[in-house]
Amino acid sequence: MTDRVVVVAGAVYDEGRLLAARRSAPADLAGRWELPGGKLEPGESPEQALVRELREELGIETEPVDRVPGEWPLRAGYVLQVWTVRLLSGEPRPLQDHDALRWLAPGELDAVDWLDQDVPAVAACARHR
Ligand code: DCM
Repeated sequence: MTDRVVVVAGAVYDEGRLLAARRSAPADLAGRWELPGGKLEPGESPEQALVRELREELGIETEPVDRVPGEWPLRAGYVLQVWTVRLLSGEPRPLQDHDALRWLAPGELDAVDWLDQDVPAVAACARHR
């Protein structure tokens, strides 16, 4: 079996609200919302990759808390895993890859147009809480 590329995404919570990020690129994903994150670099653990991606993309310092059960296929060879993340410091800003951010209260989780693959991931996050 060939290696799969793991994409890690963070369910960043602050005061019970979940952070959603709107992608600005690539064109086929732009305008859709996601749990922010990205691909593991060689030698990184998922937790290390997540802390790095959230720092680069949003300018925040975070602490991975636990893995949300489940795994969601992206395009061929890629798989999405999600960690619950605590916000330690910083106010998230869309520094790269995103052009808008929203904090969603528990009753607002379907208020944004999530990427197809993030829909089941967000549902799993809600169950996991
Ligand atoms: N991706 C996704 N859902 C997420 C995060 C990422 O579907 N919550 C996808 C979008 C890209 C790939 O993973 O195709 C890699 O993400 P990035 O471009 O942010 O490194």
